[in-house]
Amino acid sequence: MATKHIVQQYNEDGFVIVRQLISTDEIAALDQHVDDFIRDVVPTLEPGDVYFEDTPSRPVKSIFRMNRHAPYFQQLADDLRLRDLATALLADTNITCSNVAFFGKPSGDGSVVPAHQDNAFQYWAPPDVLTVTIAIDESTVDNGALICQQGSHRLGVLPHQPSGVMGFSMALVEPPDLASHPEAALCLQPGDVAVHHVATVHRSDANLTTRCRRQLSIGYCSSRAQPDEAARAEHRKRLATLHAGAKPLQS
Ligand SMILES: O=C(O)CCC(=O)C(=O)O
Repeated sequence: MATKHIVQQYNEDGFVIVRQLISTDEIAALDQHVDDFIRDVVPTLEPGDVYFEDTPSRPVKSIFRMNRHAPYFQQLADDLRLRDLATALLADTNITCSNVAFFGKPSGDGSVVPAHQDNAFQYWAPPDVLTVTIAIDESTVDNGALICQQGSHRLGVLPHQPSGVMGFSMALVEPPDLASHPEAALCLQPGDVAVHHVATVHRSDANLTTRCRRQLSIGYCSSRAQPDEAARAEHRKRLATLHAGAKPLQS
């Protein structure tokens, strides 16, 4: 159940952390399901549903729409603790899950995620949409914790440009002023949950440590939010061009 304080902090900052929402046993099960998915389903995925790090061992960088391929991930998105949290933060009793994604940031190979706002390529209006991130591993400043800019969700969608980074194709032309919108690293323990608004500016650094920083992200949207399908179709065309020039999925 989201307390008034959690809702207030989310509205003020555009992100919030809820500690230890998911138990150790549940994280162990999640870890196993992610491993199974990477072994059994990833080899069958289309470009755009999975990205690999551009390093010799090509570990998985990110996976999208996992709930379409494995019932476990839809069940997780339907978990009442997560739905109740999103319901309270979106102030809507009729929310839906828009995506279940995995962000790997593998040890040594995990690359930089450029500063961006999710709504620069999700195109929701009104932007009453958020991402719930479940920490599978500990995240710290040196293994690539998610970094959010406080209050940036109130700025609307700022100008973005192609980033040249596979899986995070758009980056802010110029991040908002750090004095007005200070950065906060969302350092999590396994089982902690972080939430960020679809317009919150966020990024993460490379993982140069020997510790993986794996996170599962679930998108929830309010019934008020409608996607701009024409803008999404244009974005998909741009992505298709990028994928056509990309390395094969499996090395
Ligand atoms: O893996 C990361 O650090 C970035 C994740 C991200 O961009 C997101 O959850 O929206």
